Amino acid sequence: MKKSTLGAALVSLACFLSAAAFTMPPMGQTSAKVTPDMIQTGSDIPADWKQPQDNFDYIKRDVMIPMRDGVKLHTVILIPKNARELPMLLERTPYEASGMMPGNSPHMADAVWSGDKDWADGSYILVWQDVRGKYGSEGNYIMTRPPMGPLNPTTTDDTTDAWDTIDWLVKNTKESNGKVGMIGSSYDGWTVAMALLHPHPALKVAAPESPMIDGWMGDDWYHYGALRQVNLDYFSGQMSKKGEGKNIPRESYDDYTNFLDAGSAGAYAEANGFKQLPWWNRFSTHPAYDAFWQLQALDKLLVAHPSSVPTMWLQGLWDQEDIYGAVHAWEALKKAGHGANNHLVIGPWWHSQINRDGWNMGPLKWPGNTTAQFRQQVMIPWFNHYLRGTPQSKTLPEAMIYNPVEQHWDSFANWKPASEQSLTPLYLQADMGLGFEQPTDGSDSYVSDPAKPVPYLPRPIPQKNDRWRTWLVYDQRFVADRPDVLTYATPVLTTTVTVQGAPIADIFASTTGTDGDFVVKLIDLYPGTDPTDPAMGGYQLPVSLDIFRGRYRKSFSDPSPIPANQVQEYKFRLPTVNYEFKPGHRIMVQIQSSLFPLYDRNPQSYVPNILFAKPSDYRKATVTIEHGPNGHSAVLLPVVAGSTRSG
Ligand code: PG9
Repeated sequence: MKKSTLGAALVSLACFLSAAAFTMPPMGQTSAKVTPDMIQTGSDIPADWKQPQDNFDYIKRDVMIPMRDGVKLHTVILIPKNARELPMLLERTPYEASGMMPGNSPHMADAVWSGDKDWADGSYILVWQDVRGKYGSEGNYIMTRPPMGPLNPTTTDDTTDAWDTIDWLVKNTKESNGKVGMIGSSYDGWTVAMALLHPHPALKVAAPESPMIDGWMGDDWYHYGALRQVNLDYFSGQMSKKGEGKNIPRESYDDYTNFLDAGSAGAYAEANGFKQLPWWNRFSTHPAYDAFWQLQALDKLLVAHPSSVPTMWLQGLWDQEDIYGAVHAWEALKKAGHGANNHLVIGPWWHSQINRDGWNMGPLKWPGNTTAQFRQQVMIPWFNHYLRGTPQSKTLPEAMIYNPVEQHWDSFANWKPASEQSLTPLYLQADMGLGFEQPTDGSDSYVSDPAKPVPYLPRPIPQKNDRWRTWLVYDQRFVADRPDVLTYATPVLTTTVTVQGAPIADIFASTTGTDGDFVVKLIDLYPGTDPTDPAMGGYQLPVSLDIFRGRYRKSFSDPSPIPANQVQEYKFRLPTVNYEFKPGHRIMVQIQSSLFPLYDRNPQSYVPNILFAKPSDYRKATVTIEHGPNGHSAVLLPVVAGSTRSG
């Protein structure tokens, strides 16, 4: 259409529309009568809406429970209708008590979140509480508030808050039998552990699930001094708001790029406003294991204040967030003579998976729903015993650890703490070999370049998603052939090698730098083909892995530069396993100097605080791993001849 013709058409359309507007009857003018009840000039939202609940099978109470210092904590209590003499299950959380019942349902089991469904069958009163200063609770929030003492000069902590809450609950919940159990995972597991430091007499049983016990040594914040920088999101999420804060905004989809471009973790955090967060200012000025960390390490505190509450310390074999806590708390208590009321449970799970379905762990598929089975067949009956007096059909063993190869639970009457286990060295050998015979000499070198750190997952690595949950079982073939990853393997096994306990990495190495990280991975190398599950052919399955920051090789509290080009020993414990390397498989060990961006990069030149290393501090280093005679690098394996299985 020509321009002039189009203009004419538009003009006549406009004339038609305006004529039509004038000829249409004004809105609202009809012959029907308007009565006052048709008109609303106020709000259609009532001031106090109440959902009728006659058909509900539970009653919900929202209460503010006063603590000893007058601060009131928001608590949600869910009581099965017509309840009498029921025990109470308490969870204290920084993640919003009200959010624990996401389902809009008149039925308790449908209303509560997945972790509580099995408890919501009418036989428990469920109680969730916002910790001090978060969501609906009054007071100040302090990240994993240290217990009263040198780091907390006030008169309250999460031990007293749990005590005061339980005291109030037993006095004010007439439907209860006066007995309380505590449960919760991760941060909520930490609140359970805190309650155990001085438990209220009504607290009869407890299950800290994947609890954060020592944030520096091996749980959320650091592993042996290497910073888990992807958790910086957690800082802004938890502490930029009383409710739910946001993650750090990203420039790129790939966190590998985001963290590399930022330089140091401190530069990244402070460019994103972290100086406003008091926790960051305490955190970032205590990179070593000084009094700040030592005095809040819960395994030590639990031993100093042991309780007689029957306690199930529970975690996952591949717990990607708090793999250290439960097992170390349990070991410390057992070593101090408190084994009788403390039990260890390690399932084939990722972090907090106990509260969700447990059919598989990444590509590893189990014969059933391991989490539901455990909750229904072990955990709830055990709680019922202490809270309702139900006889136990089977007593809980000292330790129950899943065997992911044989795919069953093993029960142990005497599971040894790591310091008491007997170890068999699996030596690094010539030609990238691995074996139980000590080599005489040899070494292997690689160049570790902080400009090209080894990724912990194939790139792109977006913010935490489903891959985060299962990264600890990710097939390591994606890095095995990198020139900065040393990959050693045994010949094909002809007999089963069973390992039960905590492997120890014992690496003798020199570096041209003055600092450096060591990552050691114990891997099950699957046969090249697997007729039952073809995708597992040649799979490199991490069985146990961890990272160690070299400056702490002599002392966690007093770091020291690594003397360049001198062989040093780096000895550190890997996560606990109950594993069988089968005939046809090979045992593999990989060594590398970064695991990025999960862990911050070591600049490889010694600086006082790695969090604030300058761009010029990051330098390439040649790392040499010794086979002998200057040190026989090995992974020390807790090999057992037969099975210690007792039933
Ligand atoms: N792993 C998380 C956490 C625990 C304790 C402190 C900070 C973070 C969690 O899942 O709660």
